[in-house]
Amino acid sequence: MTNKDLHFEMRGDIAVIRLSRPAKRNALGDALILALRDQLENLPGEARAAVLCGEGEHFCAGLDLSELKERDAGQGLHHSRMWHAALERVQYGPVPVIAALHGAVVGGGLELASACHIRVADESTFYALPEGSRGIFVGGGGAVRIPRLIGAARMTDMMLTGRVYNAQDGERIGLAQYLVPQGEAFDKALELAQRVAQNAPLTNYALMHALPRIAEQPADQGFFTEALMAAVAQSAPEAKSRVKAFLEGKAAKVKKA
Ligand code: 1HE
Repeated sequence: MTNKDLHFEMRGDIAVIRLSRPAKRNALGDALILALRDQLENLPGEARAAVLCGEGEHFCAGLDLSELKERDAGQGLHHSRMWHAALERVQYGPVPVIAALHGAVVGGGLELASACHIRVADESTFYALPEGSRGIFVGGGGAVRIPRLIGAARMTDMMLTGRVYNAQDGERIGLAQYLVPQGEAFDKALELAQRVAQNAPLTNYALMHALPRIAEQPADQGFFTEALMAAVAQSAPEAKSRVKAFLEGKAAKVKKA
């Protein structure tokens, strides 16, 4: 499904996906959420990583509230499940997704950002979950993903009190892994995506698909899944050639930060 509010381009082997509805602060209507799902399901084969960003003053104002009007309970259930399916394509899609955040990252916008693998925020970023004051609840997977980033207590506070986190505090509590000067989130996200794209695809696959599942398993099962994934990753020809290159002094060392 194509959508005029979702812009897509390839920059080398990086897929750049841009929410492009600035007049409505990139609010996510059904058509846009489905277009995002379809875009991730149909990335060009050469894509190795993706950057997700928003056009205009804000990353995303969340759910398009103008579409909320007359939904009954059953329709509400299916609507939430549609978001789950789309954001699952972000989290468990073919390539790691780096979110470039600025301005409002609120409601469903924060749920979307939470499904990405890395979040880069600039100094204009602010985070909120206004669902609490709108008389609704999160429905895009936020109840699962956001507590895993910041803990249930902080999310509860955000929703009960309408607390807004600024960019610095957002990075401090774990909403973003990177904080950059205003206007630089996209460039930093692209730089990170290019770095991520150089990894062995199986390593990226393990990080996207095995790690979050292992993190949810009891320790005993997690250790076992880790061992299986490690064995699969290290048996790939690419792992062997990369390790060989290091042992021959041809690969980069880890440098002090
Ligand atoms: C919208 C939306 C929206 C803006 N749905 N139309 N999310 C919210 O509760 C956040 C609601 N939005 C805001 O608090 C503010 O708009 C912002 C802080 C994001 C941006 O403020 P500002 O001053 O830059 O823009 P604005 O003037 O408020 O909005 C510009 C236009 O965008 C305006 O429409 P206009 O026709 O009057 O120009 C707004 O109505 C429109 N707009 N945000 C629809 N969200 C899977 S469940 C997820 C549940 C949720 O996400 S609930 C939280 C929804």
